[in-house]
Amino acid sequence: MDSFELFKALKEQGYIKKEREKLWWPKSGTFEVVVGAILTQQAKWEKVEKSLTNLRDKNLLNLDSIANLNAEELAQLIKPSGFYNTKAKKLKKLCQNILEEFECFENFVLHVSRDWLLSQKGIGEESADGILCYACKKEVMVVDSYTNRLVKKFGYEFDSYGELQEWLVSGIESNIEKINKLYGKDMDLNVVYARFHGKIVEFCKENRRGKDVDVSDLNI
Ligand code: EA1
Repeated sequence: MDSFELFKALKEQGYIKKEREKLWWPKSGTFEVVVGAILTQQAKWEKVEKSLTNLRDKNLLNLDSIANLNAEELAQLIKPSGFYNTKAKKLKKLCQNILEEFECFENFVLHVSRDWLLSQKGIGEESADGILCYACKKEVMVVDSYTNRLVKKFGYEFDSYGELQEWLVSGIESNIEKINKLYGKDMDLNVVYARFHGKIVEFCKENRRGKDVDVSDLNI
């Protein structure tokens, strides 16, 4: 199996759901993704949504507000998604650094690099790639623990984040013509990677058996 076969099987099973937006992650291309990427570390997405709603309700879900909010107040608002004191400090510092280095979110989107993101306290590869793919719309494939669990069921094990990412990317890159055929139009690689990760997350959440994932519905 290559990753294109996995992509195709997930697509044929109806992932991702029609009601989702084009890039799958809610409010893709906006600052909200940066906040979501930090809050979703070791937290369920449903809890993250509660924290995001708290911030949105108070008109604080923007770069300047979070950079200038006091950390204790921020912590209270993001309590639902856990580790709130740590995440509040991380998030505030990240927002301050974005303003210092890029001045505004639009410049951040245009000029940020993976290395810059990785140099920020509390941003690892998964968060960095999530921000690049869904906030900055770069051609980046996100890897997470669901992805690891899923490919393991087909006998694939990788020593690092980067190796699994490379396996996912190469199967897509060498089959882009077939992907265009599946969709009946030319697809942007950003959209393909964004949706591929979304398909994996949705499938794994719906077919979870304890810590395991049931892949019997996938005809691979
Ligand atoms: N999980 C289920 C997610 C989702 N939407 N639905 C998620 N994880 C990270 N996400 C971002 C967006």
